[in-house]
Amino acid sequence: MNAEPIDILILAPQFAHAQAPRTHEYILHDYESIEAIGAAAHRIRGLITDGARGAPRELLEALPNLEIISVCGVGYDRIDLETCRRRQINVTTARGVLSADVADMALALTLGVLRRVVAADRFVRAGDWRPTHHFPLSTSLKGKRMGIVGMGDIGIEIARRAQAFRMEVGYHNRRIKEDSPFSYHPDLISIARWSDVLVLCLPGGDATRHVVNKDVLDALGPDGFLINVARGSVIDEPALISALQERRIKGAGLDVFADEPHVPPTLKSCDNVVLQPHIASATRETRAEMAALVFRNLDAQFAARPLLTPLAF
Ligand code: 8YV
Repeated sequence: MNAEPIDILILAPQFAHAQAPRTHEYILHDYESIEAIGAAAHRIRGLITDGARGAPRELLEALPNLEIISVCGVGYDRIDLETCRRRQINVTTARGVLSADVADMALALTLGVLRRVVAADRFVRAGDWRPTHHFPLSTSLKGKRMGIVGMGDIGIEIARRAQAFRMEVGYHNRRIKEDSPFSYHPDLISIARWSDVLVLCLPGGDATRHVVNKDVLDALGPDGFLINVARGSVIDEPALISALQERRIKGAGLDVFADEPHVPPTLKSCDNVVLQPHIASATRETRAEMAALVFRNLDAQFAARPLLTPLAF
């Protein structure tokens, strides 16, 4: 253990208080408000946050000696990267360790919506299953086309799983992946038109805000399904709700929403959706690995070793 303890501010207590191994001694300050940080602000050298809370400019301005932001998640859309760049604050993410779980959730939602697993569960519980009354037929995954938007670590894991379900895979990405065996679609309209199931796993932020709009939903069409394990901000949510209500798309599986944890009542009342409370990476195993990586990055920073999963920005 290093003799000098290092002050760390925690915006994501669920990760910072996990039993993760660490080589430095840290003084962990739980975040309440910028004002409440008080005299400790000058001592804070590290920040632990997550995808939902990020690191806004006002907070970074209150921490003049911050050296590193260790994000317990892969999303960095709520981190003020401009300030980080100017002040040379390092940013690390939990890249890699959560890809399998998030991909599992994408397939769970695909099965949930196409095979109507949740609706069928409700049917049994309501006592609607009777000798003369059977649950309506659902949709097979086999032979369907899955279009993946965002072919990064998570997209690759989703593609592997889709192949195991004997689906055909295509993708849209900012750049074509030369080594990818899957068909590339240069824009969202063309991948939506091609897909039976359109899966979103692209980064959030200004550049992707509302990229899935009415035109993309209409290109997906009345037999198409939309799955979102990315960020709520990438979809024009009112346009999605209208498309679901008017059956201009067949269904949706959503782990993320525009204004979490608020989910519009109109969305909850749609019978062709499966809704999850942003839990794609929320397994005991993965959350423990994420917390461990958060501290390994802090340890590396304060031992002046190379960071494990730095964000290039
Ligand atoms: C976490 C996420 O749920 O990785 C991300 O960006 O959104 C999720 O893995 C999140 O970091 C916890 O708030």
